[in-house]
Order: sequence, then C-alpha cells, then structure tokens
Amino acid sequence: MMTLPRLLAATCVAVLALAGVAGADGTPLGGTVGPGFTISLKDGSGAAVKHLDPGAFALTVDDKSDEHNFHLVGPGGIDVSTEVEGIGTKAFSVTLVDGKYTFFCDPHATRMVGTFTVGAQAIEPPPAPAPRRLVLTVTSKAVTLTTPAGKRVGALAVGPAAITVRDRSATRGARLRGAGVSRTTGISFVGTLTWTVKLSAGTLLYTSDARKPLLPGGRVAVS
Ligand SMILES: [Cu+2]
Repeated sequence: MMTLPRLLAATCVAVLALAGVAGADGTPLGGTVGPGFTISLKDGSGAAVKHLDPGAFALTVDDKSDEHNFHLVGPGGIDVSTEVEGIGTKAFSVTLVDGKYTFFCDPHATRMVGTFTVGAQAIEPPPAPAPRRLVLTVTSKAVTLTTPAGKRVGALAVGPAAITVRDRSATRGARLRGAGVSRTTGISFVGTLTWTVKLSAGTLLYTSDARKPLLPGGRVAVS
C-alpha cells in the first residue's frame, strides 16, 4: 500500500510530467522503453525517428519497466535519462543540434539501442571497396576458385577483385567469364599471374580453356 507521502510524491511526479508535456516548448517526441526488451523513439505522428531538423523538442519518455531505462545522449551536451528502477513518464526539454544521437537502455546498451541524426550531416563518401582477393587454381584435373585462405567461394559482391591465377598445368589453361569478366590463360602457360577485374552482377563461371573435355570448374553468383 502506498503511504501518503509516496502517493503525494507519485501524484506530484505525474502532474509535473503532464505539466512538462503541456508546458515544454518544442516539437513533441515520445520515447518508450519496456516492458520487454524494447526501446523506441517516435515523433508526433507516431513514426520512428530517424532524422530531425535541429531545434527545441519536448521529449516525453514512458518508462514501462523497472529493469530498463531510456537514456538519450548526443551533441549539444544532451544526456538525459530515466532511472532503471523507476517506472513512469518523464518529460525533458532538449535542444538538438546537428549530429548523431543515440538512445539506449543502460543495462542493455548493446541490444536496446537506437540512433537518429539531426540537421545537415556531412556526407561521407562511401569507402572505396578494397578489391576482393581470390585465387583461381588450375591443375590437370580441375579449376578451383577460393579465397587466399583456401576456402571455396560461395558468392561474390559486385566490385573490384584481384584474382591470383595459379596455372599448374602445361596442358590446360583457366578461363573466367561472366559477371563482366572474360579472361583466359594460355593452354601452355604455367605460373602465377594476377588479374584485376571489376565484377558486375551476374554469374561468374570458372572453367578450363576450350579444350574438351572441360575440366570441372564452377560458378559463383555476383550481386
Ligand atoms: Cu534494458
């Protein structure tokens, strides 16, 4: 049973929270955490917040669990949170500036976490993909395509690839075609060379030179 001071305190908090909601200047944002392992931040229309314009926001957090909390951190010195043990609604007035913000539950920060951006983001150019390194090996019996560690290649991403070709046979060559690639070693070539290719979407076939019967090879989807 609630003691009178506790009841008053609880009422007071509820009233303050409501006053905060009504009185806080700014665009409404709603944070929710719990009762399960869920955390979310939604805008006034109920959509998950991914990006906001900078400005003043009235953040209302509904903390539905005494095992979780809602903690928002980011640029402009923003660091507001509910208490893990506490349950209830809490209002915060926050002024958000350009940058990336993170909201999370402190005890479960790796699985209960979300991010959003505010304002103009510096557009980072996508990093140039490092060429994928592959090894194409030709023996008198088969043609294989593997990683440098010798693992069979299951699928490949579109982009540059540096293929080390190891031709062990003086009577067979290697052929690579499809996915924007058409390369072959000579039948009599023996040795190691590197092909730098640009893979496009499609199917990359690796087999021997045209001499029949073709050696067992394979195909890899590129996407
Ligand atoms: Cu949690």
